[in-house]
Amino acid sequence: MAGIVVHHLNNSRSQRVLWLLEELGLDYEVKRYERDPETMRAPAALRNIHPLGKSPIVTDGDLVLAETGAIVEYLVDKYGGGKLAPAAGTSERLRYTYWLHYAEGSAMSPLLLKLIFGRMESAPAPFFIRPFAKAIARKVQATVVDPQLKLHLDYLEGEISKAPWFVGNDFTAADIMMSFPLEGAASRAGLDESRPKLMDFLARIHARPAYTQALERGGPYTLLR
Ligand SMILES: N[C@@H](CCC(=O)N[C@@H](CS)C(=O)NCC(=O)O)C(=O)O
Repeated sequence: MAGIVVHHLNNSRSQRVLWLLEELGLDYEVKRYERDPETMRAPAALRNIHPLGKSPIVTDGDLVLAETGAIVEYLVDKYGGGKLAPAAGTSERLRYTYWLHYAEGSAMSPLLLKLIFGRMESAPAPFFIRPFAKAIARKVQATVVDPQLKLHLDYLEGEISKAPWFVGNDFTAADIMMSFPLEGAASRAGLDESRPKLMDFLARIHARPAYTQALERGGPYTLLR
């Protein structure tokens, strides 16, 4: 029976799964899928693996698992041997669970809105619509999206100022989950040196050998703007 296979889309969240597998030192296969360069959508072939056709998807024997957080929990619990997660029943474990869910459940929403409304601002449109589309996109960003981003980034800067990693003194899979929203924020949502602790977090994760090895396995990783 086949072992762990990561169905990996270029420039996507699934980079985190490759990184986790490298941190755990596990064997795995990568099946690469390329985004449509115009629409940025995943190819239809991914729907043959899981009906939603979104990456990451991991298969392991008969198991087909989607959702990054679920995949991370599965791999750490089944193959981690106690690495990258605090012991069950501890307060650190609850913090770990919190950040695992926060990364996709809370942090990604304003970043996705930023991507959509940022694109709407520059998207081609008939000349008589363009000024209105631009004005709406700017207004939504200024009144809704940017204040939410500031709220989250200020919160995260405060949290990562308390300890080297999101859960505490030890690097965990929650830090891997948090990498994608923070890289997205640095790429398109104004995260910069004005929040030095978060920038330092990004520099420290990017310096990890497993992070670099995962980039070699996954191919180009340039976050969408
Ligand atoms: N919450 C899901 C989101 C999955 C998702 O939206 N993946 C993106 C990659 S970053 C995707 O496959 N996009 C291509 C598409 O929707 O066609 C997870 O964490 O796995």
